[in-house]
Amino acid sequence: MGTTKQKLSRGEVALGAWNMIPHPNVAEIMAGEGFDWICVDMEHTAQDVQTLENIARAVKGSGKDLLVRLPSCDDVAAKKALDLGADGIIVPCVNTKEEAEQAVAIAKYPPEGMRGASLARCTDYGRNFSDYFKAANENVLVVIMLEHIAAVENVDEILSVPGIDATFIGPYDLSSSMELAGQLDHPDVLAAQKTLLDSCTRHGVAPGFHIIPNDPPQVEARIEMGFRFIALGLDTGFIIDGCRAMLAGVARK
Ligand code: 3PY
Ligand code: MG
Repeated sequence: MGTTKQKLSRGEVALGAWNMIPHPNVAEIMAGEGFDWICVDMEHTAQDVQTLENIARAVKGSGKDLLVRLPSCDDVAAKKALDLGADGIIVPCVNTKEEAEQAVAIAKYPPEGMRGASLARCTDYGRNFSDYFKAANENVLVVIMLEHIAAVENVDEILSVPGIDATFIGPYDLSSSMELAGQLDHPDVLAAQKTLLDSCTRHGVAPGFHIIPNDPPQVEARIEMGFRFIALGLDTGFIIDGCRAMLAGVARK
């Protein structure tokens, strides 16, 4: 386990990297940089449980936290991600209090939730079952994505649910749900983000944001605004940016 949950509970910023490419080397390379957490995206990629298992070996070896964005708020997907060694889950598109309750329940063992017990990889194949089990509900990081205008309308009810460590704004889905897809700086989209941020502050839940473009000044600005659970870019975007930077260097000659 890394330090993400502790940092967030102390009011600090935790920075993450986003792994879409389904190969452990990619996550391993990013885990060697200064991120606090690496998220394997199982919502919008070809990542499957077998790539996740190998990525878990690569990331856990680095001491960083491994998070998984689930394909949906699904108990089976959460069980597999946590059993394979994820330190937490990021649940997409949580729009109601009931969905938030479900997101917490799928992350935790009874009585707080409905996670199934097993002798999976997370317990060192049973050799560490008791210690893992005792601390699991406390240690697991539960992040819900607020990325729809319906979540903006219901945010205070959503955040009244106990057990949510952080929220995470998906700017593309949020803008799309407002029929402003991709207009990330539209005043109405920014106003919706502000409503979400303010509610997180009122409820003492760490606010998060996915900063997708390579835009270091935006990172400073978002931290200044109060966002603390922040993903920086995408692995695919890092490759695009690297290619363009090299080609631009050649073009100048
Ligand atoms: C979005 O922008 O909708 C996202 O889910 C980013 O992770
Ligand atoms: Mg999204």
